[in-house]
Amino acid sequence: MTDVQTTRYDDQKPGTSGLRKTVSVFKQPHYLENFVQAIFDCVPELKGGLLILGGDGRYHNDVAIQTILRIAAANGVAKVMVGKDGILSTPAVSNMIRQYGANGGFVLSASHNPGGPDGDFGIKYNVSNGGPAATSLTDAVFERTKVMEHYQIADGHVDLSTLGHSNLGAMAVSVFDPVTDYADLMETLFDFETIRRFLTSDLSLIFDAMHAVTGPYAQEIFVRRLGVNSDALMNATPLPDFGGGHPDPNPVYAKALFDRMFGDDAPDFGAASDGDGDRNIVLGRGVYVSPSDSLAVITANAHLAPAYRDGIKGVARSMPTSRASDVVAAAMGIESFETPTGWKYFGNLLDAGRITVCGEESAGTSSDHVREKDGLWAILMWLNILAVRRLSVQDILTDHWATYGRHYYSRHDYESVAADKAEDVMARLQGQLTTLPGTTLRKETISAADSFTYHDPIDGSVTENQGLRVMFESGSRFVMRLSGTGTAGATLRLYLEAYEPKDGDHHADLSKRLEPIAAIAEDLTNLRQTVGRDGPSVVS
Ligand code: VG1
Ligand code: CO
Repeated sequence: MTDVQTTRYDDQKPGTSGLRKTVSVFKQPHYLENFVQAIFDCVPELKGGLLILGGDGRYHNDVAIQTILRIAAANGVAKVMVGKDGILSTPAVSNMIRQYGANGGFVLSASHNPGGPDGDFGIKYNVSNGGPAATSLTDAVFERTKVMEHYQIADGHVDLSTLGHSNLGAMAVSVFDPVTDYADLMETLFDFETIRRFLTSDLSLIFDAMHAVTGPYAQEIFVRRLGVNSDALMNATPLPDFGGGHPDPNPVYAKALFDRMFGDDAPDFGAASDGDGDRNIVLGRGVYVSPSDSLAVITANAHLAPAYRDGIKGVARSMPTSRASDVVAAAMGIESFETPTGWKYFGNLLDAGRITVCGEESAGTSSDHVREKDGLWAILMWLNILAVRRLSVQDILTDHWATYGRHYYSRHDYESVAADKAEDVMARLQGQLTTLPGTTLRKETISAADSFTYHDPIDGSVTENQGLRVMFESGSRFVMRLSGTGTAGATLRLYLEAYEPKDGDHHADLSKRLEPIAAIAEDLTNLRQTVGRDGPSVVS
């Protein structure tokens, strides 16, 4: 074991989901080591404990895993369980931590950000409930990274290509199959027999793994266990650079899938997940399910899947997610919660048993089976619902809107804009918040406007400045916030929402329906001119 003098960095503050930087930043001397040692310093129970380790297979995963193993050994970790070839999806890590009673786990991923030598890398630390570290811990880690002087590292190397047990110094290392436990968990939650019959006789499916981590999981679950033909899987081999793609399942980056689903001879059901397997999108033939609607549909129908047969306790959504799930919760007489963006805010509610399902507009949905969002879980939930109800995706949505009303919804991302300009846009809107209520613009009267603050009902913690909200008397809303996952400049997100009650028109053109709210947002912020763009980089 060697005690090495570290290089301190002042930029190791984790964002919405872990520490995410370009590969070139992570390759700086002692950069990863400094961050990882800070975690060991802040989580003393890792000494003598069990750690789960894996990532989404992106470039630099292999190097980082060996470094973490050596630091873990030097810091007295008793045992590390690492996925074969360093592969583990984010939900699989969460499951492994819970199933094996681990003290924590690392996920090496920058999720939906592109990979490769010129792409991004990231590291997330999850705690013993299987969920992302709370802000109190990530803040402590950040403070530590700025003042620590040394890190400890052992010598050695672990062969990750073969299943089995070995040692690194005194630390036991187990290289395990990353897929089996996760696939087994899914079989306990859903009715695989009914889904298999449906998939092999009635419903055609395609799944796009985007050359990211879910390829092997999809092989095992869809092909081996559910009998789907392997040519239904697109891009199912994980590649270090995701084949040059951007593993974010939205209409821009998953264009090939969208083209198939909106083209002639589209299959009945299409789905995709992101770099680390925690996001999902669901499409029907010629229809895209807005993730906010997906959460609402799952809330209303989860009881059709075996594990949720007795009903769900409550539902939570991140603040920018549309209020569609609130309406379902109210009708069902269950609690609903509004949390800041990022999965870490759901953990307390899940641990306390206040909610069973939760989700985000950014294509994340999950339940209390793990403490992360879970892409394949959501896709299997949809398949289970479809197999029981025997309706098309479009029919499920049409029926849902007729029951609860429709929340037309769209997110406009302005990616990699100048950080100071993005700040200007936010400041401009922030400055008007107090005077906006009561104002009528383009025939829409503003009922409330604020900067979102979250009061955690379980531990009482308060999280401020989580995005600016402008609400209208019509039930429409827009939200604006800065992304916490980007690595270049700033990304501004504008979330647009318009409500149409259950007896209204649910089949209007989405962008036309949202146009007045988009125009008001532009009037109030001067967004496009300020950041120098004609329009958003991505609309999802
Ligand atoms: C984005 C999404 C957010 C999600 C986060 C991590 O964050 O908007 O909903 O939880 O990514 O997802 P931001 O701060 O860029 O808006 V993932 O799939 O990177 O783990
Ligand atoms: Co992700």
